[in-house]
Amino acid sequence: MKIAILTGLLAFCFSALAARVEVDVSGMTCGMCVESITKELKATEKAEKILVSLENKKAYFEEIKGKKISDTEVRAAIKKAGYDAIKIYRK
Ligand SMILES: [Cu+2]
Repeated sequence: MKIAILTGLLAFCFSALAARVEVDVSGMTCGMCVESITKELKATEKAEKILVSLENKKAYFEEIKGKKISDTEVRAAIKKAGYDAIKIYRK
């Protein structure tokens, strides 16, 4: 019983600590850019809560729980959409 509670608590803590990623993207000019970047990040199946801001020239997302997305994978996804990831921040 105690173990179940502890495991639940741990799972909760980990979900609260979902890795948030922020990417500076160059070359975005319109809503289509935003859509293709969102689509490619989604296609990695490692990113969720994806938000791409044309105004800030940034892509924001969270790693799907239990999955790790490397900087290389982030760069590849952005590149596939036709843009460049300038800098990747992890929080
Ligand atoms: Cu565009």
